[in-house]
Amino acid sequence: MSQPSLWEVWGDHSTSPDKVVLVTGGSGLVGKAIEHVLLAEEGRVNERWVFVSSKEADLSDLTAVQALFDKVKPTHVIHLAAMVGGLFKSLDNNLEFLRTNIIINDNVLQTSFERGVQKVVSCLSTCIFPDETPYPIDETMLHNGPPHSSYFGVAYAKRLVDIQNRAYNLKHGCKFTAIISTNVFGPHDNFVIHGGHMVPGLIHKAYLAKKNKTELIVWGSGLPRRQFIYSKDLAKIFIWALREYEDFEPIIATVGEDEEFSIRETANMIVKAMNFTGPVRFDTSKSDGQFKKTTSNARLLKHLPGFQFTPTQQGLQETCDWFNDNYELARK
Ligand code: NAP
Ligand code: GFB
Repeated sequence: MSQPSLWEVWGDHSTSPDKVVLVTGGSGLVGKAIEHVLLAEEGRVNERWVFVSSKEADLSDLTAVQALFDKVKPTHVIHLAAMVGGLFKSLDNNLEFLRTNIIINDNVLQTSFERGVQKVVSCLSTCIFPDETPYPIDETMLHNGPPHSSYFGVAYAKRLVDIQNRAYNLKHGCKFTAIISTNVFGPHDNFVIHGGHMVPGLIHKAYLAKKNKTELIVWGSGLPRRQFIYSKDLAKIFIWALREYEDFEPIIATVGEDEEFSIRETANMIVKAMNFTGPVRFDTSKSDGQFKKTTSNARLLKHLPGFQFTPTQQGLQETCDWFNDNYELARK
């Protein structure tokens, strides 16, 4: 989707805002949801939010990161930018996921420290937790054992952010923390079929199957289980953490354990939302990946009691409607 490399929300509101928030990865699924939620807020606060894509600065290049921070002069950072992909991209590229994300994260955190940023909220993923573990998984279990082999590269790179946050806090008192998100979906996702995530990939496949009157092929057995968070819900959690969460301990952002679905159930919800009436087949020659990574949202709800998650079927309907309406422009 056509997008400037840097854009602002409320940039014209104040010449001396209380906060200048830099959002790395602003052009992605989560970044666009944060922008959407901010624009829908009632009453403007004294903040300037600056969103950037990779076209503004390649964050794997330290000099580019330093130049970006000198240009934007952020007081706060939401750090979303990463090498991102689904199971099948990860299986072939663990080395690249490991190295690229280690470099990006180190560049952003060290530059934030050097430039006196007051708070950084980074985005981690529930794939970083140990594979062999009691359930539900909570934040205290993060370093208890190896992650699933299918995404050890991104998992270890992102686990290190938690270690870095602790180290910057102990050494310099920095308020660097992280939100650990379960699988996300929503408008502006990357709907690429090969290499992307399951939900946007299946939405795109269902679109093509409907158009071409072919079967819909779901990869794997359909038995693995996942929790999903709608991107606009995750966006609200990031905005809250940026404004109000003062600790460096990470927080898991997920729906409840009772909102976990099998891939088969999720595919059925997508079929319904896309109004696809053709045959659905499971290709069991394809990998299932991790069976499940059921996480607890108890710490999140302790801070945000009563937080209302969008029901998964409703979020999927909104996402499918967005994809149908924006097919030509969507990333795919
Ligand atoms: P996305 O839609 O693929 O967006 C990725 C963003 O990162 C884009 O804005 C991209 O910029 C930027 N980016 C990538 N490489 C960069 C680089 N070298 N320099 C600067 N920017 C770069 O991904 P997303 O789903 O929003 O992911 C956001 C965060 O959530 C990531 O940290 C991801 O690991 C985490 N997360 C995602 C999921 C999920 O299911 N999607 C689940 C858990 C956690 P361009 O647009 O210019 O390419
Ligand atoms: O979203 P996904 O690729 O990643 O989902 P993870 C993989 C699961 O969906 C496997 C099944 O069980 C696949 O067999 N699946 C069915 C499909 N059809 C499809 C399809 O068309 N495309 C894809 N991709 N899968 C992610 C990590 O793991 O977890 C991310 O890859 C991120 O990096 C996220 O951390 C939280 O859910 O296995």
